[in-house]
Amino acid sequence: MFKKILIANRGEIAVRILKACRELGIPAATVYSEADREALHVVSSPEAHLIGPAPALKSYLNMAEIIRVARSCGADAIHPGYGFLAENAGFAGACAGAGIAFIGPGPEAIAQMGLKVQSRRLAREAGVPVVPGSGGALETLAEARAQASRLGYPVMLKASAGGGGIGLQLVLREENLERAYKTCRERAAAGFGNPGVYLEKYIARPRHVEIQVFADKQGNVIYLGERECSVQRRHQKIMEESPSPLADDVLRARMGEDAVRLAGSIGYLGAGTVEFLVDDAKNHYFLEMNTRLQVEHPVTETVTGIDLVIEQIRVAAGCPLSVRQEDVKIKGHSLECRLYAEDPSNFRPSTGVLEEARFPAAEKIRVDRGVQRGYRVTPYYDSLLAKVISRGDTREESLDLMRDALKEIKITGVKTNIDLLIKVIAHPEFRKGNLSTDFIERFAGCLLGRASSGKAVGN
Ligand code: MV4
Repeated sequence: MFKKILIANRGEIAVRILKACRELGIPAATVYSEADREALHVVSSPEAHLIGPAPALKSYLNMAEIIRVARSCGADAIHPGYGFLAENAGFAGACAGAGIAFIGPGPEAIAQMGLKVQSRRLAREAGVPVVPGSGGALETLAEARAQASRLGYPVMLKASAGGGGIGLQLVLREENLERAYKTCRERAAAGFGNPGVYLEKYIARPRHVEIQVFADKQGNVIYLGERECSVQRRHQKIMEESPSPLADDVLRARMGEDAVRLAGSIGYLGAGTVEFLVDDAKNHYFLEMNTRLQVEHPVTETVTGIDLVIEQIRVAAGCPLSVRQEDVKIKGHSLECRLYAEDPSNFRPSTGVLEEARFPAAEKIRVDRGVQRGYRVTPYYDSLLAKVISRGDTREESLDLMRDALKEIKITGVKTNIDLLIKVIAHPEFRKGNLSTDFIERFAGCLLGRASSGKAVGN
């Protein structure tokens, strides 16, 4: 096992990883920027090292400095958390080069999944259904035209180096293709330094369902059920649950086996997530693979009883997976709500000092928080304050527990999205499990207390 783990992250996930290290009896150290001197992950860490000024490029993304700290403090492993350096193949390679274990997959797996045209090809080769689309990146507008006609409108243009919503363009008609093609290329170049774009057939009102996979060095690959992540705003998830109200045993097994084949085909190691779009007819299509621990991992932990961070550390150290596929049982239901410091009227981060920060404590409620009273929300980092996770025997119970827990939270000093979360849980369509990726937009009228735009985001 590792002698010491350096946690190269901040906020709730750094606190979460500290807990896993404590439970395993492994000494841990954290890093922090000048803006985080009094942050929760620093004050609750047995050892913390200043790595630079507030801007992430100078601190949490400063690879050389993080590796230097790991060496000097005697850490033989680095946990990157999510975001920052978690999916940076160069960083994973640099750790290996310095003789430090990167707690995650190898640099090749990270790089292969980082390019979407490549990950689509790997999925296809592994026999995983992908959305019909252009084979590779498009070289010219003429090629885009030809491919779009072949697929049939509407189509989506996506950035090959992308992921998330950056560059994404819905194209309803051929006359709008030229403009969308140029915009997508420009955004891809500006956002990712790579202007490559590709085309996919548009899936109307899809649901976002993802499979948690896990692999060890012995060649075992398993899946730990699915997470439904359809409630999003501006391509950022705000609520996730497991199991998905849409999934039955057949769909779960199909998606799970597909995800496992893909991970196995690239020699994956550790925790990974295979994202799918699911259409009205319950067809699933590979979207992308995230080669890291996800923000929403607690709902999977809650319904499987498996600690994913402990498991990550164990398999990185060469231990075999602690469970076999046939022993994985999904029990009950879990919902996660992400608590953001943000202005509900425009979803923009709300900065300021937390005058009060009180969270509920209850047996069936877990709170993963990264902040305490007195914490200053700055524009430098993501404005996620905490995650609230409920555990019920049924979806109904889990939703009721969450509603009561959210009502107990008291945060003052910044604006938050708590009221929005409470309204979503109370919404009859959410209760029924009628979710879709445009849920917030579709019900904006009653959720946000303003008129729903009703407009299609597209060209
Ligand atoms: C799509 C799609 C419909 N059809 N692809 C958005 C983020 C990026 N990772 C993929 N996204 C989408 N790709 C096809 N062919 C709809 C979306 C999409 C979406 C997907 C998941 C969660 C939320 C979403 C919100 C809007 C659009």
